[in-house]
Amino acid sequence: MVTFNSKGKLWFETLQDPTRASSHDSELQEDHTSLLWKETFKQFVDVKANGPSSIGSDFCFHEFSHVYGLPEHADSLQLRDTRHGEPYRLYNLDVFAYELYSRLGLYGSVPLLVAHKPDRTLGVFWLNASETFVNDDRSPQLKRKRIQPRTDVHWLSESGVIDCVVLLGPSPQQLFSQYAQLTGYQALPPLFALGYHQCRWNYNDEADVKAVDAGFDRHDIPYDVIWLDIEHTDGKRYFTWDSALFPEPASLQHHLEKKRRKLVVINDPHIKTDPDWSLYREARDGGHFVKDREGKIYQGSCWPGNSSYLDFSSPDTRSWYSRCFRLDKYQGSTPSLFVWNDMNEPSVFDGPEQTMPKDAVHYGGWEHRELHNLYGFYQHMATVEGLITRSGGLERPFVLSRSFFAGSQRLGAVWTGDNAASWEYLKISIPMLLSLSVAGIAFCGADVGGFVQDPEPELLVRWYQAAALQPFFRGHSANTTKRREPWLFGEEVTASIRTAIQQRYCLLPYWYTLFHQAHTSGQPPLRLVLLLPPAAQWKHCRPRGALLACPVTDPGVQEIQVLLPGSDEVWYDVHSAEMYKGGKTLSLPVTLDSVPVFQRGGSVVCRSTVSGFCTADLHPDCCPFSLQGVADGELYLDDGHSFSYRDRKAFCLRRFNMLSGRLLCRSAGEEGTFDTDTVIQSVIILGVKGKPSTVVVHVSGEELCLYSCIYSQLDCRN
Ligand code: NBV
Repeated sequence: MVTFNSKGKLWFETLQDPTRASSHDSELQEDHTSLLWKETFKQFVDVKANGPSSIGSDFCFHEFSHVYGLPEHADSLQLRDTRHGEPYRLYNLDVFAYELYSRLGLYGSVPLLVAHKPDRTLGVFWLNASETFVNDDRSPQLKRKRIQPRTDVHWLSESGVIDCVVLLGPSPQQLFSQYAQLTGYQALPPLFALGYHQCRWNYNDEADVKAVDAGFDRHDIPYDVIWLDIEHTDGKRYFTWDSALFPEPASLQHHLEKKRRKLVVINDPHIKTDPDWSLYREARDGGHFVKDREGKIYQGSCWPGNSSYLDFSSPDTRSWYSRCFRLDKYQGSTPSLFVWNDMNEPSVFDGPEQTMPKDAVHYGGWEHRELHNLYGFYQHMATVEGLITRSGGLERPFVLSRSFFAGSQRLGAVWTGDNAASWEYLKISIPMLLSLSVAGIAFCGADVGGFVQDPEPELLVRWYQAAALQPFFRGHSANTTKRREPWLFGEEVTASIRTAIQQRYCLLPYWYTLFHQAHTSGQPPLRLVLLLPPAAQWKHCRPRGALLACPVTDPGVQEIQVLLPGSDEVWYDVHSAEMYKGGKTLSLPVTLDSVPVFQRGGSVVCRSTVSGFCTADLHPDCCPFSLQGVADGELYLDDGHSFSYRDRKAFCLRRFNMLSGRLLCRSAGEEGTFDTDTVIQSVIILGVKGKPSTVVVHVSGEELCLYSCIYSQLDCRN
């Protein structure tokens, strides 16, 4: 299935000893050597302390013509043949309003490539954090008198060692679990983090934050978190507050906390060079900054002006930084404050490609080139450690990071950076998030509405509808855009956005259960229906999820085509309960309020019938079953915020099964000890033979007999 070094491109250029290299005698060799030991790009000079280096190898995937993965690129989900274009580049960069359909590097990188055909899924994980290029070539091959598809993949990294793992699948589920065993499982987020987040660069002051918060209540729109961008600080000194705009940050957090809502603040990796600031002095005196090639503290320009960059690759620096989040040290912070790491590619305004020079020097003497793609990952890690330790190890953290690497799923959430308010960016958010999900980064989202420029109201509504069905759900906008809280565009728009957000909240029991699955088995909540032409294969594809969503991503749409996979499947429109056979394309009329979502026959999705004001109000109380003779599904519950589910097994995991007309609710696998008073109050059964085709069963304690099915009380405690 896969051949290593199939085209003989295995390549290893070792690091060299500078003293030996300079003693070459021939003049020619010296010239050649010095050119390779120093590279000039615009005004930047990259001095290669260990000489020119590179490693590479090639793989052939026999009989595969579909490959996925390698985020982050603003491009199609299926990787393209690169023979006549640029290779995929993995190099973490800050790219404002990035170009679409491009293979250039964006904010994060995951060097995992997944090949798929109907009966086999394979992966190659190339563990390397230096600048990496990947070429793939789909030229078919003549084999046993038949033309066979094949994909040749060539990896090339600037530095490091060849550390490469082939994941054998054979199913996508097994591949996701193998990859999670290697790089880690998705962290189980606190429940609030799966709710809706309201962000803007910037909410101006405390009064503004309170007014926006009240606006959500006034308009009956649930939300959980309000965010503060860089302007909340004293002169872009993170861990501080602007005393005029945010004089009482702790009481602001208490105000929100009374409504069980949270505050997230930004914390970037650059530190203002300011000897009068104690945090700067501590970092400098503790040796926590990255050095330049001459051994001096590296200086670059960012939001605060002249800045130094914390060396998160150093364990000492990470633990120093994580101590900065202690409640007694971070003045004005409370346990309901969470964190957002931005600009951590790292972004350096006056650096090459707006990042750190490759010859900057880190902990252990390693050049930046060796670990560039890991810089943001390590900041994310230190921030997560900080939030965990400030709670004495009891509370689950929430940290959003812009930059990421393989394994960032263990730390929290990521988003797709500075997108723009256009239909094209809305559309591309779907393959971008699916591609992250394939590569293990399951808690991901895109700025709702587009970060730059102003969305027209229809686009804003469509974006909310799509994002309500994506893992991380945050509205965000740049300082140059008009305000766009959901109630600013007239009643019709407010109502549509309210519906989209409320539907997200009703589905949260299901989202939380999906995140528990990601946390324990590596299956991403957002799953792609693996699309393989010809259409016959589509028909026979077996989707592995319960809900299939087809959000509208074009303006003025009145009818939408939905391809329902699997000719053995049946699908139910979750809004009308209408049943459709799989393996067909469906035409559905749509209005501004429509978000086509289908539940797969045979699945059970636990939901809440009311959306409440925030996630703390939620209790699953209803289970739509969609029948295809049998049905099954799970429900996961715990306290929603602590590590007790892990340390004291305080969770509840129930499995619902419908078999031969009998509905069972039992423990799924390991018994948890979570004591909950949650009771499933009703069961909706879609697809009951005869009329009506939908039955709502109110569960009351005694056994109910209906349409020859027997239902017993579904009590989550027993
Ligand atoms: O901190 C300001 C912004 C932030 O709002 C955005 O989400 C980040 O992606 N940040 C980038 C820096 C400025 C971008 C122009």
